[in-house]
Amino acid sequence: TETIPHWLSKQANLAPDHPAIELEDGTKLTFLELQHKSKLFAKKLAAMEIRKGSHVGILSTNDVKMIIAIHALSYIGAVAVLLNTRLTSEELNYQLEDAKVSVLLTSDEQLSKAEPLHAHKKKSFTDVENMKEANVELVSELHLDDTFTIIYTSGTTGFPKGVQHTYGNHWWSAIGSALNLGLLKDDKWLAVLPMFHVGGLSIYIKSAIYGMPVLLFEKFDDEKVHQAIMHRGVTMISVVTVMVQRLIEKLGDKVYPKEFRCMLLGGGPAPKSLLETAKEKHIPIFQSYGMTETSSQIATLSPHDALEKIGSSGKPLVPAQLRIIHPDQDNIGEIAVKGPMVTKGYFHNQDATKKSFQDEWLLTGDLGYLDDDGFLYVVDRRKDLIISGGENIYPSEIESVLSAMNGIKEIGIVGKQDGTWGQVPIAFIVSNNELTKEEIYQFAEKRLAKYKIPKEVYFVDALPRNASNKLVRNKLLSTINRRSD
Ligand code: S0N
Ligand code: AMP
Ligand code: MG
Ligand code: MG
Ligand code: MG
Repeated sequence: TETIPHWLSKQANLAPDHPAIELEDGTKLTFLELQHKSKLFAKKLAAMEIRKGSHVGILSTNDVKMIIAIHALSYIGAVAVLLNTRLTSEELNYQLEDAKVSVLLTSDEQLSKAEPLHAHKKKSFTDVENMKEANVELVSELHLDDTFTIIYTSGTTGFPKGVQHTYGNHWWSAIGSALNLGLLKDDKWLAVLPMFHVGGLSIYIKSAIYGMPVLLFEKFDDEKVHQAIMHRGVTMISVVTVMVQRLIEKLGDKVYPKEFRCMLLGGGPAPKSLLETAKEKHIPIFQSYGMTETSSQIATLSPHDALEKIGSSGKPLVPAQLRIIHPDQDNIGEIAVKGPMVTKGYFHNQDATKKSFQDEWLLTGDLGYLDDDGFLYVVDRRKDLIISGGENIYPSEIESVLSAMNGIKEIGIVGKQDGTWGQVPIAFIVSNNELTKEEIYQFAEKRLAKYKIPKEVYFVDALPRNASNKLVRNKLLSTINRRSD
């Protein structure tokens, strides 16, 4: 298979003294230092029997040690399975088992959360740092076809699927993005998205590939992010819609500095009114379309084009193709994509992989159309998918968990528009006794991440079903609309 020099080693050679990571407190790590720390960490991981091809779980919020751990795994050729810290232990155990994780690494704060989790070995980043390194030879070349990361994405069946990303996927994603957004000598990317999603992760991979500094924040705090954009020489940031809303409030009547040239917006739809407000305030929003399976954005709209094409997600990046399958009379059909940044498939899940691909094309399940100039408009998301603050929720997942509760006879979950989160899940329940909402919340809390817990619960006599007895979700919503009339 094709190889390239290890991307971090490359930058450690080309730009050894250039900052790679800048922390909130101003501390900086150069590319040479980042390489050194990552290699040292790799040798310590090797002392724990982590080898080429080992699957290693990582449970951490954004932390420089998490970046080091991820680079370290690449120096061994091991696979990083990135875990969402908002999930419950039941949800995490499903992913750990499905991904065949042998060792789980956590940030120091998350180690206690790891107690009920299934893995042969569990170590905090600090535990690993305190180990003695093994004398092993590290990787100097990356094989583009090898899997580097696995990130789970929720599935229509209620079971999450592990999206595999090869080095080649990440490489081409970074290259496609740079060819589109451009790359300036003074670029500095502010990283606030969680690193366990591909939108966050891709920033650190771009950093290594481009030789570009990243300003790393542990989490999104609107005041801190606002101050950083105003005063710390930030040129780019990746955000989801709810972050834009909060940042616009912070901005008030001010404008961002000239050097701030890109607010890359992804992970879900954005209301047109928000995009218009952003435009009035001269915020350089690049609306993008992408998903875990495409290793980050695969189509992007520049602010220049946004003047005429507001609401569009732009055109596919240089190494990508996009087409609409089976368009209807309004040209709307399923969005299919192809390119070297698209996953080769779901880990250990031939079925799902087969269903999602037609020849080399990934069927996204999203609906959209291309206008006469070739600009993409996404009109509806994958079947039933609810996106709350950039986190995905499939109704079937909540339904299958909650229907196991005593007293719940039938349940239907649907997304409801929400001013803060975009959409939130709400529940319609047919119960067979005096079940209270409190009891349902308590049951749900143990099993579902907070953002998946229905924000409203309605007890009903029956759920709307079609002739073949299938739940008709969009009729659930009209039940409420009728009620509020
Ligand atoms: C928006 C975020 C930051 C909100 O979290 P915040 O404010 O930190 O909340 P907490 O303080 O942790 O908790 C407060 C209460 O809020 C609840 N809560 C938190 N998040 C959510 C949520 N999403 N939905 C509903 N409720 C939420 C907490 O439970 C807590 O509740 P209480 O008070 O009751 O205890 C945070 O949600 C966040 O970081 N979201 C972003 C997630 C993300 O990264 N999504 C993108 C995933 N997609 C991709 O990565 C592919 C696309 C992509 O690559 C991309 C995406 C974006 C930009 C660029 C790209 C790219 O192409 O590069
Ligand atoms: P995830 O894999 O978690 O990033 O989720 C990706 C999904 O988010 C896509 O399949 C779409 O349903 C949705 N999405 C991403 N970008 C957009 C966009 N520009 N407009 C509407 N929906 C989007
Ligand atoms: Mg997902
Ligand atoms: Mg908060
Ligand atoms: Mg999402």
